[in-house]
Amino acid sequence: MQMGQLIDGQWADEPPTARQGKEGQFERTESPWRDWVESDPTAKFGAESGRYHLYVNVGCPWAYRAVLMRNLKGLTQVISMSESQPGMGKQGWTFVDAAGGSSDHFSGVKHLHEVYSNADAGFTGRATVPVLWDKKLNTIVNNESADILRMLNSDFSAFADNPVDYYPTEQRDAIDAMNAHIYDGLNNGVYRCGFAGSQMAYNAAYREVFAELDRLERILANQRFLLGAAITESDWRLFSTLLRFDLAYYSRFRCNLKRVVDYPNLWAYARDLYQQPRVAETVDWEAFKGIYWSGTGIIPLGPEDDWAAPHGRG
Ligand SMILES: N[C@@H](CCC(=O)N[C@@H](CS)C(=O)NCC(=O)O)C(=O)O
Repeated sequence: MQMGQLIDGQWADEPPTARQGKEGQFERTESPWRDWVESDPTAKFGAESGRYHLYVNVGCPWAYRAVLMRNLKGLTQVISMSESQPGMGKQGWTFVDAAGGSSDHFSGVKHLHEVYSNADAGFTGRATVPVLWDKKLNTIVNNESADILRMLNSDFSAFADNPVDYYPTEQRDAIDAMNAHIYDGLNNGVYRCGFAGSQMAYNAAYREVFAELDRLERILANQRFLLGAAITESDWRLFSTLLRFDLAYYSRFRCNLKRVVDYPNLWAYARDLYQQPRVAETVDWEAFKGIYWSGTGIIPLGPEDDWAAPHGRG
């Protein structure tokens, strides 16, 4: 996978900033754009229909959770979206159609990095998905999926046709704590396995991934969802990683002690979430495989897990 980045607004094929610590452990870069869309329409970034645009790669587990929340809340007509090609080109994520033109019908960019340099002509850093773009002020609002997910849930409620709140006030502390656990052990844990630069770093990350899956399996033995009987933001954050586990993390990222299908509660729970309204239509297995495998030249055919099988959890 090519991993270039922008330096002073220009694309450079090699990233000068290492993402590994002294022991070879993968260290994720913080997302630099952290403004917030507010439900108050008079705010700098006020929530409005038609004002914001999302740039995503559906295969990416971080971008995907924004795609999923947009669909769950019924915001597809409110926030427009451009999807990049699954695999990374020499200049990162691309938006190119079959005729070689731009597949981004909103701004006509061919590379995601142009979105970043359009927002800041001197930007230095990685061009990552997802990106939430403001069409009115012509800038990036935010490129951190955890924030975007929360804005889509909470700050666009005036435009959402699904009133379910996945981050209810009384559960916020519990959701934040659960999110932190899942992020370290699993969402980012699989990346710490896959991108480890030393055996020692990989070994440690591998153990943490399976310790976290074991912990979640125990929780889900006693309740339908992570925090009880209702789905919360934590469930959707976990779901994004579970969808990709058997087809990419197990094999390509060497998280190969067990698959999700080997955990009875987790696997039934994952199917339960998959079978919720508006979820299956966001699941694009070829895009999920594409982001992890297209760089190898051959896309695996399996696995053939049956996500539509009855889950028996109710
Ligand atoms: N913390 C960010 C991470 C996003 C991220 O790492 N996206 C990956 C794709 S899965 C990406 O665009 N990587 C491009 C690069 O690092 O050059 C978020 O959650 O939004």
